[in-house]
Amino acid sequence: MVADPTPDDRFSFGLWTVGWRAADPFGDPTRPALDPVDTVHRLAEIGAWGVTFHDDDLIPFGSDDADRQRAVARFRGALERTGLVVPMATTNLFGHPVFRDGALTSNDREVRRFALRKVMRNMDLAAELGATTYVLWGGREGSETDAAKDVRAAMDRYREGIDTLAAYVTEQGYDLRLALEPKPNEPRGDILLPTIGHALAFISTLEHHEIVGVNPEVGHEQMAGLDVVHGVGQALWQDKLFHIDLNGQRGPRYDQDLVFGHGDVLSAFFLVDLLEHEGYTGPRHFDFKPPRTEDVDGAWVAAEANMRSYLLLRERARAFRADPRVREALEASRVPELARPTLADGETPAALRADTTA
Ligand code: GLT
Ligand code: MN
Ligand code: MN
Repeated sequence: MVADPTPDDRFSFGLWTVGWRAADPFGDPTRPALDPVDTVHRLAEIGAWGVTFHDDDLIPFGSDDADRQRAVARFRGALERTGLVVPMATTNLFGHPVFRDGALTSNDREVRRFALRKVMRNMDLAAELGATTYVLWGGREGSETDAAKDVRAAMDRYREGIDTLAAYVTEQGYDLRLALEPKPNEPRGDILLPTIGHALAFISTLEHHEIVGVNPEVGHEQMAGLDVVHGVGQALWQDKLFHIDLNGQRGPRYDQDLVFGHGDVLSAFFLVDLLEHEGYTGPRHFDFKPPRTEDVDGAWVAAEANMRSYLLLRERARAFRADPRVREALEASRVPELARPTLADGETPAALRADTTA
């Protein structure tokens, strides 16, 4: 039996995950809305450490100031009672019809200005609640037809938007880092910054690149047919893995947001091995959708399954690393040899060119 999850495991869930009402493009919701306060209590009971939210998950779009304050006070009370933390927050820049052509890269300048203010307002709340990561998923930053988006101008605006938000964080003295979440498609036909690699390249062009990293999601890389372990490995190598969304996906198709470990279990194993072995200390955040066929109780069983998958895989990753037969096999495959530089200390390209021993 694997141990039960505890706050030391740093497991976190978005309000929008267990709270997903299971409406899809073809059907109506199958579950009732959850009260964020009840969600916080239930998360604490099942051994989670943190809760995350979009502005609109907590404070419905268009709420007046009194309703906003009431919602925040209730949420804060639940955090205090349970000891749950808010490691990350994000913005809904995709739900309201004004965002139909994107937010930071909408062709409509008014929408871009509104979107920046919407993010900043929720950054204030994120900082107030002690979050240290602010996620930006480019939900509708993209297009269905290449004629409708000037990609070079869109990248200029994306850079301007992210740099403006990073400057805001610095100006306000917030202890927040920004994490861009790549996704190749859905809800748009094509989304800008579709993969970890695109996002890392974009970040290197930013004025405030030091406080901007990535929030990769397992299923989003797999939707593009990519190896998420390679992508996350490169993000770690560049010190840019600021956060991670764990879930499951069965290859290139719509975004399934399955329970972590479902879909490609071998990839999930090697991802856990990478995170644990490389000493990633950030949140283990589950961005999953409980199956539409489940009722509310079933949704919570699915939530627990994410943590159990992680803990089982962590146990197996540790056993894998400790097994002398594995060490022997790695040696036989010369895996450790790759850590040795190809050139000798001080060797010049010409000296390598002249050395015919290899
Ligand atoms: C949405 C998306 C997720 C993002 C969330 C953050 S919202 O559910 O599919 O992958 O992480 O905006
Ligand atoms: Mn997803
Ligand atoms: Mn996600």
